[in-house]
Amino acid sequence: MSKKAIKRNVSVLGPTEFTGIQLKQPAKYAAGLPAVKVALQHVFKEMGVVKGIKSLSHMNQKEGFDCPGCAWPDPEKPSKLGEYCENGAKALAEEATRERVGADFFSRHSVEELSNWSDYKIGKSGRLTEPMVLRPNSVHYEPISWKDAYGLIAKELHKLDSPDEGIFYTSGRSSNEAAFLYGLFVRALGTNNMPDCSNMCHESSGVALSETLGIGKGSVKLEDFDKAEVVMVIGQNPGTNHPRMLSALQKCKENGGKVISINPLAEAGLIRFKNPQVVKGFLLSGEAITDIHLQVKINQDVALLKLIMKKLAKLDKEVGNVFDHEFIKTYTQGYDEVLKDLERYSEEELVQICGVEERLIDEAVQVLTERNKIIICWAMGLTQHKNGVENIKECVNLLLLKGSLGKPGAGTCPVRGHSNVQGDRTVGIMHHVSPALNKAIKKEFGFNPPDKEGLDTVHAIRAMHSGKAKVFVALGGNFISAASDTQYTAKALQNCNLTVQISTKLNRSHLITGDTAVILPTLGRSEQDDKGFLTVENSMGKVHRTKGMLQPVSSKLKSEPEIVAGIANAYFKENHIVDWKVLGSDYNLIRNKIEAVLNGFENLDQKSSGSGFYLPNNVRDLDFSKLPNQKAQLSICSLPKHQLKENEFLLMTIRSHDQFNTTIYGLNDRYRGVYNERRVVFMNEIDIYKLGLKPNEKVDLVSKYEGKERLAENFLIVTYNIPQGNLASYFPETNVLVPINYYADKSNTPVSKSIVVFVEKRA
Ligand SMILES: Nc1nc2c(c(=O)[nH]1)N[C@H]1C(S)=C(S)[C@@H](COP(=O)(O)OP(=O)(O)OC[C@H]3O[C@@H](n4cnc5c(=O)[nH]c(N)nc54)[C@H](O)[C@@H]3O)O[C@H]1N2
Ligand SMILES: Nc1nc2c(c(=O)[nH]1)N[C@H]1C(S)=C(S)[C@@H](COP(=O)(O)OP(=O)(O)OC[C@H]3O[C@@H](n4cnc5c(=O)[nH]c(N)nc54)[C@H](O)[C@@H]3O)O[C@H]1N2
Ligand SMILES: [Mo]
Repeated sequence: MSKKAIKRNVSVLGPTEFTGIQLKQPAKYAAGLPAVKVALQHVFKEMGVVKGIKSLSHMNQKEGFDCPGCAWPDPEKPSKLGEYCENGAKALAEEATRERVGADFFSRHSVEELSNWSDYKIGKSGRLTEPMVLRPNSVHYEPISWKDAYGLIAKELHKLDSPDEGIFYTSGRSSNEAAFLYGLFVRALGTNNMPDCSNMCHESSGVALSETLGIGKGSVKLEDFDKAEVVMVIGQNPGTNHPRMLSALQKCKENGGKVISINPLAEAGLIRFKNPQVVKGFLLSGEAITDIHLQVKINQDVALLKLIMKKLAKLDKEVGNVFDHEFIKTYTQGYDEVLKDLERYSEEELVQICGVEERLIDEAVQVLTERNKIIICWAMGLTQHKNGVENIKECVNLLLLKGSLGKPGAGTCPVRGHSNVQGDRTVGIMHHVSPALNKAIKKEFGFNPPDKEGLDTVHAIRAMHSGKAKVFVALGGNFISAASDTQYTAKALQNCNLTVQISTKLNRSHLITGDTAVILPTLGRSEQDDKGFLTVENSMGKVHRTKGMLQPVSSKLKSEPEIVAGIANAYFKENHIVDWKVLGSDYNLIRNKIEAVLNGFENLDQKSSGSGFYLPNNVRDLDFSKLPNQKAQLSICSLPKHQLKENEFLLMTIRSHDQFNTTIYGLNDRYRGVYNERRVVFMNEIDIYKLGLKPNEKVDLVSKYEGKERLAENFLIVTYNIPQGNLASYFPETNVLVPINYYADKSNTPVSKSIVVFVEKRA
């Protein structure tokens, strides 16, 4: 038995002081010269000029490495100027920084001290360079050999009464090969406890799309944007989070398409865009991207979409061909019920609920009436609500009524977050049981994978909190800062005997730990791996290679597949039916196994070269044979109920322009005009006045659920163009307000975009 651990005096939330706000007017356009300038500043500062330019020229090129940022696909012919955006450049700069975190760093700074640093300062400390261990009786990490680290992890896993006491998290940066091996190891261990970042992200999309269309992924390809007549961008901020998508929207417009955005905020990229890769972008004032902006209230998208469909249905009755009746008859089920459901609501009530000017809704209806090639894009503004699944089903309804699936220029486009979050899922990271996958694994490897449902993120946290799970392993990510209910999640992790982080950079999850904690430093995307290339899948289901070219930051790093195999090998003591050692050192062999176990990966080695290949997608083929009655499903969705009491607000927790999830690149949110401060809350000026507050006043945000108060203290009010009754603030500072027990129906995604809060003036 290990000695009783000391109680470490760590700060879960870190400092809450202000950093010195400066406000400017929100930007009128996204990208353009300032974006190029800021991108290069970040790269040169972190990496140096020569290395910076060399690396940028390899990013997203066919023989290069995949951008470690978002999952937006690369065009067939990448630009010679470099196929990257400001935020991709920042992601690279973070990974390739010159700063290092090794043994001497940890001997100088205890975890107690580090936990009082801001996430920004923690992240800027640099890249992890060697395996480290935090022993139960210590507040300092100390070096440990790879062998001893693997041994320690194996020993703790062997101590568990059941494999279900282990939790194996994945963040979406891992390659297909690493994720496949990890999933295989966890199943060989005997559990499906594989929560992953999609549980907090696009899980609602996965559930909704699987139930309605038979595949949990989108159906469009990049070239569909060239052909689309309408692109709807709902609950997504591409200017910041998927900047390269703006080029696709621009192309759509050049070909005569219309863009409709639905968002409580008029985000910069959606308004105007200056393409930094097209010379005229430098010269002109940028191109207007959005034709119609519908400023919906938070979480009232269902009301708005119902209203749009109701108006379309009325016109369809009058003129007959607004909906695609041939398509509806051939491919869908539930038409009559959906039309009947629309009759239950009056137009007046829906206008009032969604809060959008009816004149603009009518403009959108007219655009949709006349056009049939429609793409709907969405992200966290739809998924992270109690009714996240139904939000997306309502989008699917609209596409089905218009026959906008399975043809060029039309379809579903859930815009993914992490650069390989979709691939990780495809190759087996999931807490659900897939009988087909289990059968294939049994056939190929000769062991029986568990057939008991595992725990997703929320339920894994609850299991650790109650002591039912005792070892936590993370393949990437920053669990403490990404998950909801920060204080609760901290207790959950601190309850564990062991927490293990396979990471590139220092983050708060290395500081809020179990009794023993291990850091296993790994190679980043951009770094050379002498074992060859790896593969990833982009947001549109295309699999391709990625190969780093930079000198690794330390000779002690190992690749993710090697680390996973190292742990597995130590656990199974070299006499397992799977030869982990060989698998971990031969990526071709892993790919052979992926081919053998999963559909659509035949000849993965060859096919992944060049621009890669698309995985099978039944929606593209209009094949709904796996769904009830072999039809795509139209769904009845209800309006979400928010009975806000006086002075209660709905808060959405969003990303600033200077962060990648929990990694804080800088303190500016340039497009929204906020500089050098993250502790802000965006508020409508009438609300500010009504509460008797003033712009720039200091407030606390408080959520009260089931009698429990949660406090996020010290925020500055920023007057902003946001609907009354709605607030916006940044994550992860506000995650502390999201109650652990409040998550989306069916997908269990925390309600990070509709938290009921009070704004309280600070004494
Ligand atoms: N630079 C950068 N790129 C990223 C990331 C990053 O942090 N930084 N994160 C990556 C990841 S993992 C993800 S998942 C994606 C996230 O990409 P996004 O989903 O674009 O990210 P959020 O900042 O959460 O923005 C949500 C948007 O939805 C709007 N919104 C909020 N609530 C509602 C609502 O109820 N209805 C509607 N219609 N809109 C609403 C907000 O105003 C905001 O514009 O980006 C990926 N790319
Ligand atoms: N309130 C609120 N909470 C949210 C959200 C929100 O909108 N609001 N968004 C949610 C969403 S969409 C997501 S996806 C999650 C994100 O949750 P996570 O994926 O867990 O968080 P990240 O911040 O992306 O993880 C960053 C860390 O990953 C590690 N890392 C980076 N690259 C690599 C790599 O190549 N390999 C390995 N092994 N490690 C690497 C680094 O150590 C870095 O510190 O957060 C969720 N949480
Ligand atoms: Mo995400």
